[in-house]
Amino acid sequence: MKFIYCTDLHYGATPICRKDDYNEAILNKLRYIINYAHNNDINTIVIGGDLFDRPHQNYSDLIEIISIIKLSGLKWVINRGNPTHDGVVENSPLTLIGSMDTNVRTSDNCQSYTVDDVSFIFCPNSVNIEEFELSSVDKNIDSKKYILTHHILVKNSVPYKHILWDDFAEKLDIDCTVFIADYHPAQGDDEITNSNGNTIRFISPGSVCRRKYTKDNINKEPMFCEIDSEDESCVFITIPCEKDVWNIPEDTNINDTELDMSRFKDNIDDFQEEMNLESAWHKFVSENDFSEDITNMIYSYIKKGFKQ
Ligand SMILES: [Mn+2]
Repeated sequence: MKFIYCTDLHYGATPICRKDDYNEAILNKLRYIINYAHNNDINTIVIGGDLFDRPHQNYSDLIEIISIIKLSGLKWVINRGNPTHDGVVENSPLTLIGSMDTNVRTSDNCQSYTVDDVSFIFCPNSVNIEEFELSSVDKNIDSKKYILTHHILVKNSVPYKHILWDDFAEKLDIDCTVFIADYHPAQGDDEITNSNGNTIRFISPGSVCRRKYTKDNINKEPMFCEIDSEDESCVFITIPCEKDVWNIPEDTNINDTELDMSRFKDNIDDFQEEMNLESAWHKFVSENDFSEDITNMIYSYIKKGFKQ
């Protein structure tokens, strides 16, 4: 079976950093994805979560996206993202879409959804990823398994709550593919062999939307994936998008969304191994211009432990 995977459209926002019609830009991207599906004999679109940017949507915005989904003639499989964006099952636009159209299957109240030779296993934000495990039913169905996550699953550490691919792969005891969502830069397509000998593939196209004036968003080219479960191919397709859409803030400090945490860890290790007051003073002296008298006086104080 062929299908499209994309994530984090964050529709229904009014970001002040954008000077164009942000919602129309999202709908255009969605139209592009739908046209691509029609032209390539694909009838299913899978969304990793955060289709919406907030649970309370403007009525006219909501009607536009509902009609695009309804009139697409496609099957939609939609994972629920963060409660602050996609809301909760009791009351949200996603609940409305899931209840009014039989062509839409959401992750609400179900663990997985099998169609043709493919099983989509839901791991929405409401599931504690630390406790996630595949059900025996899902494991035993003879199908290709795709896990839809909406947590920060990363190859390398980042400075906020996350789980590493290596750690998540250890929770799984069958060969499967994990789709990565959430508002994070694309991480590509990679495989890990876990200690059980299973091959776990991770696919991360990054968010479709560009809602923040951050380094990775400014010139970002949004992508979706075309997946074929039969030959296990995954092709990343770039979605054409508007240029020159940013209101440049006066504060020109642009936030990084990803820091190099492994380098930071190396620095801490160096510090723990090498740093003492004497070497700190040595470093300080080498970077500043002190007289030899003062330099040596402080050395002598350090050696005495600052005792009089
Ligand atoms: Mn998200």
